[in-house]
Amino acid sequence: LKNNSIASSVDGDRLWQRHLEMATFGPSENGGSTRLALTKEDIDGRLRLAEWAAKRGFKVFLDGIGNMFVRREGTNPTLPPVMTGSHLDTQPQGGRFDGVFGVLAGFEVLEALEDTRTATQHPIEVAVWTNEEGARFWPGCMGSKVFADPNKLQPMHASKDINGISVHSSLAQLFLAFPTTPRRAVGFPVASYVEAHIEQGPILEAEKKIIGIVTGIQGTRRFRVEVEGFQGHAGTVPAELRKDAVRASVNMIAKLQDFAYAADSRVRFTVGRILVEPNAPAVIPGRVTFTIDFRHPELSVLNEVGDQIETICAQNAAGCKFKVNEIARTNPTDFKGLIPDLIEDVSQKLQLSRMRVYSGAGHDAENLAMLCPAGMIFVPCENGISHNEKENVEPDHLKAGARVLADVILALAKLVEPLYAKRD
Ligand code: HGY
Ligand code: MN
Ligand code: MN
Repeated sequence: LKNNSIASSVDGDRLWQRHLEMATFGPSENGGSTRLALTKEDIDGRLRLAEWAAKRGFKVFLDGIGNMFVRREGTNPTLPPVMTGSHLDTQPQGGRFDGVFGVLAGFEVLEALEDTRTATQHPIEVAVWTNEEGARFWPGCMGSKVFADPNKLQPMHASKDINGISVHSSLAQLFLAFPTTPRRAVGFPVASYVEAHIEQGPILEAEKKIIGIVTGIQGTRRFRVEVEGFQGHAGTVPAELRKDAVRASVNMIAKLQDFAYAADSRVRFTVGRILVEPNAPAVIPGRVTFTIDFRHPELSVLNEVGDQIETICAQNAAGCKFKVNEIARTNPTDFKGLIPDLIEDVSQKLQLSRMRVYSGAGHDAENLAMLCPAGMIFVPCENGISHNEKENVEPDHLKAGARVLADVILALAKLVEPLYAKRD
């Protein structure tokens, strides 16, 4: 092995072809992907990955929330695995690279190790986390959340999509598709975790850098607000007698957004879903449910702004009852020195342009960071566009990200003592 590197054995064409093949599962009409968690498309995509894994002699496992693990054995199988991976589920009319790159770059690392017959002490596993996007089932990062805290398995099993189908019954479909795949309990020791992902923002492209060394991920607070009015006839009920759940909701949302954005320019405050019942033009809406996805890099702002949501709803309820339910929250993640420094060292050795960046998007790595040394490698995406069919990347950038990932994982998986040695 030339100076502890297998980067030259990363095959960029093979990696690109696998992205194109994965994009055939749940293609959307404008060249993107709609592969929602635990749908047939998601299951079929995972089956294809399992086929690729079987051809290379890698083992595949599933856990109780449907996380899938592709394992290449280490010379010491009792050591906790060095883990990489991401997600294969997408947003509706999403892109072909969000999540997919992290899974396929991880798989490419296993293939490069296999092609060079490189033995690593630690086993290496590529994780496919269930329902990272939180589009079909809320909240997102569900699989890695449960992996980091198995007590969340039951509540997450009960989460339902807008057609009332539960995670639990959807998982049954997944397990049916993998009848002989060994099952694992949720959560096990992990030595370290490195996730490759497209930046989903404009910085790397603007700064003309290929590798993003991710320093952290902003925190999130997610709420579901239920507004209860009184259903009535659109033509007969006078204004003063109405309890119009839509009128109350739009006032609440407008005031919430004004307040949140006035608090701090880095606030991200999104109402992405509004459900109106009975959703009929000639009926005064009796019920509205809307989601809040609130994010910020500082805990104090997450607390101050998030704690005002209830009060602002009360000030704009227009005679309706309402309930604010906090569904999930993640504190800001700071990827401590070890992994980011290793990513920087490897990028330098591979003579790739690089810079440290902070992640506005959420990732499964935020949950793994609670269990072990963790970090992320970003590559640029065109105009920073993501969660959009137009999401696009340069194949060479995917190859560069996979090359860095390969040598970072090699360093983590070959060396045992220095992994925990203090950096000078
Ligand atoms: O919403 C997110 O940040 C992630 O891309 N699902
Ligand atoms: Mn993602
Ligand atoms: Mn995403």
